[in-house]
Amino acid sequence: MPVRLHTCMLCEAVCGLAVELEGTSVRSVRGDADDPFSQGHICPKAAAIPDVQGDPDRVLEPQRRDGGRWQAVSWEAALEEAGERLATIQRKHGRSAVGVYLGNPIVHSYSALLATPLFSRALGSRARFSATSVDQLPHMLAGLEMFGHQILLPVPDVDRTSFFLMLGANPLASNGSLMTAGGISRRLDELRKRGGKLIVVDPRRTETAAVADQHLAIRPGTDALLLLALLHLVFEEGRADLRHLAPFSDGLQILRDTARRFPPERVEGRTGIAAGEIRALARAFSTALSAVAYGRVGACTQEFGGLTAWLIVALNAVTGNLDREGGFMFTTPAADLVALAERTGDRGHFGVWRSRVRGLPEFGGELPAATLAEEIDTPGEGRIRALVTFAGNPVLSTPNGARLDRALENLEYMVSIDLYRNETTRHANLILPTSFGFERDHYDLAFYALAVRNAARYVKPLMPRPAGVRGDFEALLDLALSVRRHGGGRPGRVLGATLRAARMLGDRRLLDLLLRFGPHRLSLRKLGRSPHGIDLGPLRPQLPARLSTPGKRLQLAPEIFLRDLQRLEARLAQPAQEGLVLIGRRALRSNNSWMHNSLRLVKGPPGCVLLMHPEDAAARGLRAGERARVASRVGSIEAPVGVTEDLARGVVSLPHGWGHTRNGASLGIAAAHAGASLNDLTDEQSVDALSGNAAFNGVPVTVAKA
Ligand SMILES: Nc1nc2c(c(=O)[nH]1)N[C@H]1C(S)=C(S)[C@@H](COP(=O)(O)OP(=O)(O)OC[C@H]3O[C@@H](n4cnc5c(=O)[nH]c(N)nc54)[C@H](O)[C@@H]3O)O[C@H]1N2
Ligand SMILES: Nc1nc2c(c(=O)[nH]1)N[C@H]1C(S)=C(S)[C@@H](COP(=O)(O)OP(=O)(O)OC[C@H]3O[C@@H](n4cnc5c(=O)[nH]c(N)nc54)[C@H](O)[C@@H]3O)O[C@H]1N2
Ligand code: SF4
Ligand SMILES: [Mo]
Repeated sequence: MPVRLHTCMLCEAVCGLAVELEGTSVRSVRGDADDPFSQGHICPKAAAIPDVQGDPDRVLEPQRRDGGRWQAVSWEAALEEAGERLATIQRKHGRSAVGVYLGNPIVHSYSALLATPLFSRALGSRARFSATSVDQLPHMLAGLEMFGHQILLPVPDVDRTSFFLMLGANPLASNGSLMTAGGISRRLDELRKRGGKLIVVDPRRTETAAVADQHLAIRPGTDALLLLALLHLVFEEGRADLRHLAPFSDGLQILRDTARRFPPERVEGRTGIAAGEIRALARAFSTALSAVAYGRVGACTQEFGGLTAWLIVALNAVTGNLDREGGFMFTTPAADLVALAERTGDRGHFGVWRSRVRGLPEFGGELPAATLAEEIDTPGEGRIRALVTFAGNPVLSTPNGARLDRALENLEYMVSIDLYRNETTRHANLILPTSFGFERDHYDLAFYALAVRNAARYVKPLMPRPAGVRGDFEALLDLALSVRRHGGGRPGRVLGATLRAARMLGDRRLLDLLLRFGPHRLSLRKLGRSPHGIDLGPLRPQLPARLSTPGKRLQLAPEIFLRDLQRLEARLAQPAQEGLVLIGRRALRSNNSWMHNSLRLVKGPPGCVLLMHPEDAAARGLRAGERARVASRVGSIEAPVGVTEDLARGVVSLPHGWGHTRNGASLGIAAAHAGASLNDLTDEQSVDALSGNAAFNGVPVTVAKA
């Protein structure tokens, strides 16, 4: 049976796959042992790629909703209708009356990634939202302020570091994020085998914390305080040393003066980490041969996400570990979007305008997803009246999804480009279906730029796509062209010509150009000669050249963060919160909200379980397996309880992406394993006030027997 090569597009690990085919059906999916980057690593989700492709619930031709009934329509009719309706609304109420929400899988499809900037330009709406503001926005803000570029993000040099300090990440479940590293558990094993240390800071003793040298159970939302205390000690003990960064860094003295205000004794009560432990950690970090501090979803989807993201870079920098082997390093990807954006002058921006209802800042031209519902359901000039969603499920993924769910009912028109009729797209008037998985080619445009070694791999489609679907690139550009044909979108001949030229050229050719002009001068043809992928070597120091700041200076203490410290101080002055707080989690066999329709992934014990400490459970008369009612300011849900000492007292945890109970979605298997939605509890009013990012973690809740 022929074995063909592909690449997994489900998470950031970019695993090389060896796919056994029988005709056009997939017999097995294995890790490609000859992929120099992922070295055969794979997780259970890859086997579910064919489940999605062949899912009887998958949308395989455009669907039009007529009240509660769905009917297949041709692409031509669908695009004609969508273009006409969206254009009419834009002409009548302004371009920003049509909103856009871009979901996470876009970053896993170069085709989608290349189309979205063109689409956004063509539509010309300021009502743009994406999964960025429920995820990594704080890291991007730190990148913009400190390095001058919103997508210039350092990654931990996991393969060479001697000391890995990990905050709010659980790569043994997530397979790593903003750290593309296929086979992360092997890499963490190797770290320990060469005598290195792994320290995990997380309110839950996660799968990763369980294999670490030390687990520090921090109170949710207090990472910035811990980091300030670590900086305090690094300065106090005279261990600050910028090394090669010194000649081009600004703000060291300000950072020193700031950290002076946060001795460990001041933060121990609030963080739940004893001053002595903070001292030991600071010493170990600053005296290690090399060290890296790294934070992910738990560190940035919280009330002080922006500060935390800044302080992580700052700690690496002042200990001389930024841009250094074994530290926090920049990549040199074969297709370099940072360089492209640099050439077009688009390094990003922040707070240039604000949202209509709550005055939240834009970031890179997008408004926080936490403000989407109110921008739809608050009447008045500038209200969003129509919405385009692309590869997103904000009803389950954004804070107070229930409010958004209701708001979507009030739209005049909605188009969704998606594989499924799910909790969000069920509200659409039209669903435009796209290709997926092995039906398309793959080059990981986003994640090789975040990989712990420079690497590249291009794979061709393994089978034709179903007749009724289009590629992401084509679907999006065809929609943009139709809106403009009907007199909507941003006007301009040049723009029109650009769109048509891009559509004609196609995504593949554009990718090829990016590779040819990239730092390794590759091309699809060259990559075609190495179907298992190419190793482009370890990460190399590259500052100050890689910086995009004026004068190529590294900004250690940007103004916006210094100002936000007042908010942190004010919070510290208030009495600590009483009662339970809720945090999120991920599981290896689940992928955000959209893979619960694969039986192989959802069978077995239920995934959507409320984890709590035995004392917290006992105090509420709850035993393992019993159902609890969890309530927050915005709503309440029911879930079975899991009792475990892995959680700190006072903290409960629930995974997101569940709650497949809404009528009108068409997800048979997911509905039979529905669970409840964490985001029916998270609060859209609770954001990191600096960045506007959703503060999913640390939601005050009550828990009682259901
Ligand atoms: N299997 C699987 N893999 C995935 C995904 C998935 O859904 N399933 N999703 C993908 C996506 S979109 C992303 S962005 C990545 C995310 O990748 P990770 O960030 O590694 O994922 P999480 O497992 O959410 O880890 C977040 C951790 O933060 C902890 N935490 C919560 N609050 C706080 C806090 O205030 N402080 C600290 N220090 N920790 C806190 C949580 O307990 C949790 O263990 O994973 C990707 N990979
Ligand atoms: N409480 C809480 N909420 C969270 C998080 C958390 O940790 N806690 N994590 C947040 C994070 S990190 C993220 S990234 C977001 C994700 O939030 P979203 O991106 O809004 O949601 P997903 O669940 O990824 O849904 C992806 C959608 O894209 C569709 N899709 C998949 N592949 C393709 C494709 O190739 N083409 C097209 N056209 N469609 C496709 C799927 O059918 C699905 O409808 O969730 C966030 N929500
Ligand atoms: S770790 Fe991520 S990329 Fe690798 S097989 Fe699993 S889902 Fe796919
Ligand atoms: Mo994410």
